[in-house]
Amino acid sequence: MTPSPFNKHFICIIIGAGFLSLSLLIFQFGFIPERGSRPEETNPSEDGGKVYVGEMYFRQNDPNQPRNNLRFSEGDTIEFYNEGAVPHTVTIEEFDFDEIINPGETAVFKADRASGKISVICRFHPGHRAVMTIEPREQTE
Ligand SMILES: [Cu+2]
Repeated sequence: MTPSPFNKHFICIIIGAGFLSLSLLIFQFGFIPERGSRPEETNPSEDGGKVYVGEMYFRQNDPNQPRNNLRFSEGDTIEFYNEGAVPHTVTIEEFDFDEIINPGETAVFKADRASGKISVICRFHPGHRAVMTIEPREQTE
């Protein structure tokens, strides 16, 4: 019996198909985007920040900022969170902003323009106040 040419062909086809599917696999996986290359998810904590409000203080979670001295940038969204035991207000006259925050609640303030040193006061407690500065954001144009 002579070796069948069909068998040789068959082996060639199997090997060829194997290489073809392997290269298709590599081709396909080469186009799967990496995890890090997705569009950036907006993280509120990176845009602006949080102010913790308690009995007679406003503090930023920043070791460089002393209590009752708040510093933000124009465009920041600032969350005033009442970590105390009694209600307070966040009152910023220059921005016509006045919100009552009960314990555990948050008031959101949008710093939509820069300011010099302005006062943040609590209407419920005389002397419960802070100085806030909203820095202008640098123009990149
Ligand atoms: Cu207060």
